[in-house]
Amino acid sequence: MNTYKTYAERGKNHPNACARSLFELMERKKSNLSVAVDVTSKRELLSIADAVGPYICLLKTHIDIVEDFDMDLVQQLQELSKKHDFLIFEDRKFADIGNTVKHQYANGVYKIASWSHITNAHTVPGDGIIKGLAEVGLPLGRGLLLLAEMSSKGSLAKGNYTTESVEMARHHKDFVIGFIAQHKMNSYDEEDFIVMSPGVGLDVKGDGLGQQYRTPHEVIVGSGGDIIIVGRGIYGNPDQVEEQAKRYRQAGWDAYLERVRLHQH
Ligand code: S5P
Repeated sequence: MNTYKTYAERGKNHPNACARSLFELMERKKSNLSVAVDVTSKRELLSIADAVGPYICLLKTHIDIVEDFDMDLVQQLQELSKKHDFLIFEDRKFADIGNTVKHQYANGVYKIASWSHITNAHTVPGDGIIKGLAEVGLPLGRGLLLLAEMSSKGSLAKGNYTTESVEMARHHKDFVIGFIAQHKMNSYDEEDFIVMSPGVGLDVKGDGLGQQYRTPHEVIVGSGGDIIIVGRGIYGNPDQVEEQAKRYRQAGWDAYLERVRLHQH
């Protein structure tokens, strides 16, 4: 089984440049926290990104829910990413044939590939989706995550679907850096996929629309996830954004340190 190496060790050896810089950044900032900023105005998105910036490794966006989107928003996000040293992950969840997703990734209103370091895709169409996205993303040094499991109740991404998704990733290691999943997906020492786990909350267990929450400890120590993705737990109360970001960052990092201790040899 792949041992639980430190992020620094994994960064040193990773074949993909995007994954390498993410691991290095995580170690440098001592953060395995990604904040999911699902808000609908440019002003809110920028203000939350600026507030949580110092505590996160990755800012996750749903750019298509922003009512007053423009390219200036993207430029300001890029500036914040430099100022606070985090990467940007547009959670686009591509799900179409290779030729279509290629355009959705490069063109249209959002031009996602031009500013988002990482994006993700469902595996339901087969690996043409990875090939299409790679045509655009690889030359730009981008990384792709595959959705191997979901956090929501009744998800069909399980069993064979999950296993086959991991197989798909193995055939595209140049571009696929890991998974959105609820558990560690690696089997072998020689492969290293990053696992990012959404559905993380310290105070509530669900949201009434199918979301299910686990604690950072359950995700990182119990299930081998690498990055916790936290949305409403952090930005839910506008007066506590920074405080909650600090709290989740600490909980995520403490869990990681515990995992490293448990697996020392
Ligand atoms: O399985 C998943 C995959 C994703 S990317 N479950 C999820 O909840 N997500 C995303 O994580 C979702 O789109 C949202 O942006 C975030 C969770 O937000 P929260 O407010 O429930 O923490």
